[in-house]
Amino acid sequence: MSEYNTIDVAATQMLGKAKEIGFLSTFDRAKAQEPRCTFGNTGICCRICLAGPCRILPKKPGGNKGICGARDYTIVARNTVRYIAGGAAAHSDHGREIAETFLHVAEGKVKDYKITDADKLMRVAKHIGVETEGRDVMAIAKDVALLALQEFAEVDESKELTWIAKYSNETRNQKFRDTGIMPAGINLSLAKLLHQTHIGVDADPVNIIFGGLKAALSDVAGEHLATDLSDIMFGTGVPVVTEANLGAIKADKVNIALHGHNPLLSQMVVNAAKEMQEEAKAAGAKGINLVGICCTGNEVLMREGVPIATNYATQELAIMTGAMDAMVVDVQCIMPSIRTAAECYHTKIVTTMPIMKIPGSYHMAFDEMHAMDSAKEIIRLAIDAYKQRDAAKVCIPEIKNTVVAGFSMEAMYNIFRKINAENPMSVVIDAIAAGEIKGVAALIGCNNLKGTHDLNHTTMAQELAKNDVLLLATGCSAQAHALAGLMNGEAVKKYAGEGLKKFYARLNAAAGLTAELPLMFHMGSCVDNSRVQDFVTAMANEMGVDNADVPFVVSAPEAMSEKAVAIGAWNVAYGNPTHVGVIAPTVGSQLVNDVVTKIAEDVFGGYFFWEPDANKASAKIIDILDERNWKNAMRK
Ligand code: CUV
Repeated sequence: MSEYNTIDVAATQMLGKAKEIGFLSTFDRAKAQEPRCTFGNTGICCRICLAGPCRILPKKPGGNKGICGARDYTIVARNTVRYIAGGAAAHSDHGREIAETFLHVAEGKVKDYKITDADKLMRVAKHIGVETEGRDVMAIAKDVALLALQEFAEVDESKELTWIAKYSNETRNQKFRDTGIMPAGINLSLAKLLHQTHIGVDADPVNIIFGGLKAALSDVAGEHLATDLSDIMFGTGVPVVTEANLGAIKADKVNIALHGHNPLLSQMVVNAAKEMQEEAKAAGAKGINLVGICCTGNEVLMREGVPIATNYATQELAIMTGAMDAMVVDVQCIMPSIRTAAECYHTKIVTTMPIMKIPGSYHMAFDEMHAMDSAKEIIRLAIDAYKQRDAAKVCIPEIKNTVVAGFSMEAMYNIFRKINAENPMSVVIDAIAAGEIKGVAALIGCNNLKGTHDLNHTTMAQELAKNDVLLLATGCSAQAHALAGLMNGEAVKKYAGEGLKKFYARLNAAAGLTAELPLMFHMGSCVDNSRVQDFVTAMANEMGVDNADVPFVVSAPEAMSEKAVAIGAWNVAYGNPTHVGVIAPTVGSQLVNDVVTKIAEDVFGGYFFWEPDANKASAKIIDILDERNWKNAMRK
């Protein structure tokens, strides 16, 4: 283990470099925050009104409630669901931006975006009930776009979100209706939740949690339409071979990191870079080298094979290589400290969105009407920066690993269909029934330096694979596996159990790809957790059971962001056992903690469990899969 709080060898080298030059990174700042305030850490600090902050102080007369009389359970429940509101707002706003651009494509108003995957447009249109027969593609696209935008605008509470009702199976939809959490409109459920948790509104923790679940379902609707419309505009992922880790940064090229979330920007930079290689050469470089960080990195990895540089916790370290000419960011998960890191080098930080600026960095407003021009301007700034690069400061760790990624649901079905053309998902279900694999686990979510960077992600991948669990991955978790060399065929040989190896042998023989399939299927960014849920729903449908009976578990081994809380919450509502590798700030109220970790199972079949130890968490996941398989066998 490194002397720093990471398992990543390249990150360790760069943290040494940071120490040498006196740069205090997020690793230092995480240490500086210890010990944490117990009130905040357990969720019993209420900051919702200006009379606060109020803490629960059971030993003082009158101290066991907030000034307004709110009990611990009200405070904890409110705090928890406000995370969901924040996360759902972020995901959904990303989805809305994509939908708006998509509408403009359909109306012929933007020149730089187009419909790339018309087959997916047809599939989505049919699925959500848009007439396709004999109609013009652009007219269909316009109806899909308007329906997507209506998901945000709907205020009629008798309606149901299309991207929930049409993509979930009937048993789940009925569950959502019965529990009153089926959302009508995305904006409506988020505004309602903020209202519900205002001072002096809802004091009932269970009611608050149900409001939170409604917002969480709005989150997945926003994610799903973001995934669908991005695929239609930019293409649906197919298997690609690329590489990951800081060694993907090239000393002889103009390096640009694409960091953030929204493919509207990153994809356009990819397109522009293809046209501008000569300009980079004229500046003395061998060309332009793009690398990805966080989820926008996953977007361009899936569609374009752009290599991964780092994930969330190590984003500053990409700058420490001294060879990063520009870091282009849009929204979400961008540390403002990248600007401070850049001050030690020639690196230009470019913010691009009206709601995301960092003092001292360049702001180049990205405008969809002139998207290509904006992207080219950004690249020119990077080329200029390259000219100022100090070769003496360049120090790129020679570490990179082969990555096989690009597994959209469609890409996975293409492989499964080669084994069973009629029922592709039966390939997975039959392997479970035969005892070859135990089930499926999705490793998702962020980094959190409350633990060791990437330790939980990679330990769980190895433990679960050893126990014949088929793995899916998204977000920074997927990047952790890629950085560590787990996302390739070699890792299957090294870590998979005998059953999983047999399963892979069949898949590899059928797939006929040039590269062997990787130890986990990278399904994309955080919004692409919608793909993961489609996978589980397809499993349920193939098995003829409710989602809550599917041998599937989701795990966020190093969860951090509000978005991760939203994703966890809808997973619970969908019936999925949901592991979180940090202790959640629900433990300050026994009641709320019991509701989300125990009672939730009685209602939804899904529930949370907190377990910071990756080995224990893996053992628990295996138990859950065994139990679900046993119950399914008993039912027959
Ligand atoms: Ni959206 S949300 S740290 S980049 S996964 Fe990475 Fe993924 Fe969490 Fe953020």
